[in-house]
Amino acid sequence: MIPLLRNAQNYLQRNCVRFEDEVFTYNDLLSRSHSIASFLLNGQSHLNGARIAYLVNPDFDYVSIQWGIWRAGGIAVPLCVKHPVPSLSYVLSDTTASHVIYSSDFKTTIQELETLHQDIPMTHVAHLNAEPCELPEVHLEEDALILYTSGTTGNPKGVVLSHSNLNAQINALIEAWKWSKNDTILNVLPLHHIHGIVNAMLCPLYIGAEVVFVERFTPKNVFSAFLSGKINVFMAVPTIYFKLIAFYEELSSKEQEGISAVLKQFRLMVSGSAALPVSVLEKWKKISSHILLERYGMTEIGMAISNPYDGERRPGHIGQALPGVSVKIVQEDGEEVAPAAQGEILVKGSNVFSRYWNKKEATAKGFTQDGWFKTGDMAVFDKGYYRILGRNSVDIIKSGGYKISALEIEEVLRKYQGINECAVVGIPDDEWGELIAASLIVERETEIDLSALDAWLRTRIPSYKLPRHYIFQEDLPRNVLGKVTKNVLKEIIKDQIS
Ligand code: MLC
Ligand code: AMP
Repeated sequence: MIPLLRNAQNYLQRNCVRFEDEVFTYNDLLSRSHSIASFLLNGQSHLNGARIAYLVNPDFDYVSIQWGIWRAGGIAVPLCVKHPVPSLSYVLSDTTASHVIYSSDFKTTIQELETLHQDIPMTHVAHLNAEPCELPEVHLEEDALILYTSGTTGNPKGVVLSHSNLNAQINALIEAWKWSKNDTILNVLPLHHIHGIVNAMLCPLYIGAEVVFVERFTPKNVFSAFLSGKINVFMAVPTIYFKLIAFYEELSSKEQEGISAVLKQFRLMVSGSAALPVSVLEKWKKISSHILLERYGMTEIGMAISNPYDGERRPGHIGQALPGVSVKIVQEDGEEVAPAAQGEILVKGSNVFSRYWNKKEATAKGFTQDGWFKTGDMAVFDKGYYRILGRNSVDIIKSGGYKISALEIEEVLRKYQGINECAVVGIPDDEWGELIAASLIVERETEIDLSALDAWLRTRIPSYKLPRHYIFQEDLPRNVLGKVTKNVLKEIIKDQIS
């Protein structure tokens, strides 16, 4: 049996998930996921890697469904609760999902998906009941999860992670960050990405700790959960810390003192998924008395590099390779760089995924001949700590911790009537890390109503992928979407909006 599930049997009476006033034990989780697995099996002995997608909010149902799929031998495909129908439909087609599970909040979305995918059964979570049957033996080498990530090609790619990958990723963090069964983490991250799933959910569940979910992320919800006094671990993207700081700064000094006193008692606070500005680290230190532990990871590899739990957490740096993870920095010809020289981060280890779903060519391109995964991130190893310098593709944007492909947005924009050509770039932004900006070449500028364009885009792409600035241009960057041109474009847009 996979260790995550086996361990849970040792914590039966402990709390595993809390959502508002509802608390569930590991015993509840094992029994609910057994029932879900039995429903999904429906008389078969093993799902043999069938892809089961689910559209549910972060709560006990979410965890039970994920574990139910795994216990039946299926591959879990979590859907983003904020995605519009075309994005969800793409994932269902790409994974050839055999079943969709949903909860009440998504009935309307599901109705639309049902008309597009009449061959896929879609079941409300409340109807997932079946008499518990004998469950198959699930092995570490079996595929567990497909997560979608944007790249330098148009559509997002499905990253296939095995139970063995997840197990390695979890164990590295348990050891490095000293997870204990007495921890309680507040998880406000989206649960279709590695950060929210592995770091902030599976690590605590592996060790017998408790995960607290709230209905949705707002600074108010986060601070009230903190004030409950139970939480001692928190993990988030830099944008979330930025938003918490802004909210805190508006509170009365009495309220601020109350929050700061609670935060001081925390065991661990982590930032990652995007570069943590030193200004955010400094402000959060004043508020919480904690130096945020910054770490670096990626959907394809889980976490690879982390500042130390004990020892110096160096601002502006991501730390050292995690236990069991090999990291090196190479120059363009693949040779390792001289000490302190810059190059691309390559990663190897049992944490690293095996393939993109149904994308042999992209998988082959992602690895070197001798099996190192090419992250596309540029870094230096500087006085014992890795430091990220940026990405080697101008077409990858990180906004609010989400990885976004400029090319994907361009493809959608080009379908809008009146737009002849366009180029999308990320502009540096204190709150979001980068803000998406688009340059448009249009037939007649006066005929493009930007709010109508925005409304049109919202039905096609998730809101975090929407351009927040537009400029109109005569010809640049028509047909020239190279790095140099896009970097020039960034400067032009920055000038125009400043
Ligand atoms: C949302 N908004 C944005 C935006 N996203 N504006 C600019 N840029 C963006 N990127 C706007 C919306 O359009 C809306 O405005 C308003 O903000 C509120 O939208 P929301 O969706 O309710 O936002 P909110 O819930 O506040 O989201 C902010 C956030 C979210 C930071 C909580 O982006 C988030 O959860 N990010 C985490 C992503 C993550 O987990 N990444 C990890 C990937 S794994 P309007 O006007 O439209 O109403 C990975 C590997 C690793 O990276 O190392 O971890
Ligand atoms: P994703 O594909 O969504 O998993 O995003 C992974 C990318 O996030 C990495 O390739 C990095 O570009 C970025 N990233 C993650 N952590 C950090 C960090 N601490 N600093 C800078 N970039 C980061």
